Amino acid sequence: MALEVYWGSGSPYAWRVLLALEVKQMNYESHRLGFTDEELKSEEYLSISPRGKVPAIRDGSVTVHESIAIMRYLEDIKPEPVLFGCNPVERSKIWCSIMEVMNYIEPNILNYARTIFYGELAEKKLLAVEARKAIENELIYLNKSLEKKEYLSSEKLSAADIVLYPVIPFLTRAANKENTEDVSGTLRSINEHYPAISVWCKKIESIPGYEKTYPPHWKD
Ligand SMILES: N[C@@H](CCC(=O)N[C@@H](CS)C(=O)NCC(=O)O)C(=O)O
Repeated sequence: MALEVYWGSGSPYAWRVLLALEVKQMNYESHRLGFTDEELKSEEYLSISPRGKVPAIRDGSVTVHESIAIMRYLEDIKPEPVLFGCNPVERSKIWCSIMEVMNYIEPNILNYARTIFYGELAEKKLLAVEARKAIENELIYLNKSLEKKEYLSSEKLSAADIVLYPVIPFLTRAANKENTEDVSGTLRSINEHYPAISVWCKKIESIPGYEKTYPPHWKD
């Protein structure tokens, strides 16, 4: 039975899973869900993803939700190419980068991009500006780290790169949707302000199959 993948267009979390599947060259049955309660909170979908969020997967009798847990599951069922490291040192570096994205960038994404996409800027502008500044600090840190090595954790592609990558176009899209100096800041142009991140993005974008993972509604 084919692996079933539930995702939503534009979700950076779902995008991680789609990218991992391409890197590992895995076949899957795709289920694109809309961001509606009918689709995400149906009894059937909640039995796969109990919080009613994307991404989630079903592999026979196994269901997994949470993007990074799914990526780790994929590594177990299809170990090559290795994304989570081959030895304790590699693994510790990869997990450190993943945890940094989760702890220092992800909480700010909620306050930044979602405020813009959900049209809540009028009430939450201060929160969005604070989040933008915190994200910029993280991007400075990541840019410095990517000046020294090819990929986030080492000289080769790893799960850490796949965890971070979708966040960058997601933030840029949010920044360009609003596009005022105080809300968008430097997030409008990663190329201009964070050149090492920009070079690294191009490496991810050259992964065979990348185009298949690009959010379809962003192409419209
Ligand atoms: N921590 C989760 C986050 C998943 C998540 O927040 N997904 C959003 C889309 S970006 C979602 O499905 N939201 C719909 C909802 O909460 O109703 C992961 O890494 O998979």
